[in-house]
Amino acid sequence: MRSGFVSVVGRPNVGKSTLVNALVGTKVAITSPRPQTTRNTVRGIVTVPGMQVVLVDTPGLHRPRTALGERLNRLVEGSLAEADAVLFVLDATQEIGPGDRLIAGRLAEAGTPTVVVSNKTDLAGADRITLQLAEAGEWDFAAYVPASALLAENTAPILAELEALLPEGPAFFPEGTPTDQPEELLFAELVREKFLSRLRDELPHSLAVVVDDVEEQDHGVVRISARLVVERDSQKGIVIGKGGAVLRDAGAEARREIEALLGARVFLDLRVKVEKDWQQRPGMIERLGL
Ligand SMILES: Nc1nc2c(ncn2[C@@H]2O[C@H](COP(=O)(O)OP(=O)(O)OP(=O)(O)O)[C@@H](O)[C@H]2O)c(=O)[nH]1
Ligand SMILES: [Mg+2]
Repeated sequence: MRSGFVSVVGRPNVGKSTLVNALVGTKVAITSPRPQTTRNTVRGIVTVPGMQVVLVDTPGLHRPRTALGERLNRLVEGSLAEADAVLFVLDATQEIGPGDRLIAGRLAEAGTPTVVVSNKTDLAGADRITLQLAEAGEWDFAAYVPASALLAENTAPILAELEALLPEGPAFFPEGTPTDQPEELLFAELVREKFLSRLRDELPHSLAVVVDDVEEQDHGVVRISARLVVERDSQKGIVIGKGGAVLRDAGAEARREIEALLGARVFLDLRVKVEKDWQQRPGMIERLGL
């Protein structure tokens, strides 16, 4: 069989995580309309007859402004170093920009076989898609595929292209495993996702979520204790919301999704904590598990 690790890279917000979820067929990575949603390399595993692809979702590559930003870019570099192939995701609704060109240059330098995906085709006209593919074609990568990750449209050709590029090898994970992500991490990410869509401006970047404890209690209720970490006192109020509305609504939404995942009732215990300017503090980033 063919198998290997495939890094999914691109600028922030182009739909990398959505694409990983579409290819895996279940949600393993959170997504949001805010750039820099992904902060960890999340592995999503696709096992089909004759092939296992370990997709490594990565944070969007960008010009870093904080210690966290630098760490995210390093994560992407590390993932590329271990990759057998690369999915380079472009946003079909946007023109190819300096950020895309920078990434293309790095990938060409590395020489790892690369499939370019022009994503969000459901939002872009045919002309625009053709133009983007033609322009990207000058980079001379292995293959070019237009797709809509959101609608899971045209994902099969992406897997077919990867199959042609991956080496012969064993399966790394048992069939039916969608991710190697620890449960607590996925829960923390799901909680963060529900807050991201409710927060504006810089606050999404200032929010980290840590699950401290998962405990099965009497009557099969699973109690999950999580900390929402923000950088300033003023942000604490925003995360809680007027009369506790944001905390309550986002919390309820996360709880329902985790309950569906676990097939059990969940008690989600959320607390908000201020860690001053944690994004600028490498030690704190480490302690937050990032
Ligand atoms: N219409 C449409 N929207 C999409 C598609 N793919 C992703 N999106 C949306 O684009 C936004 C960003 O998607 P993500 O998957 O979080 O993007 P990302 O590249 O992982 O972003 P970062 O992790 O921040 O780098 C979300 O609102 C998605 O729903 C698509 O094919 N069509
Ligand atoms: Mg992402």
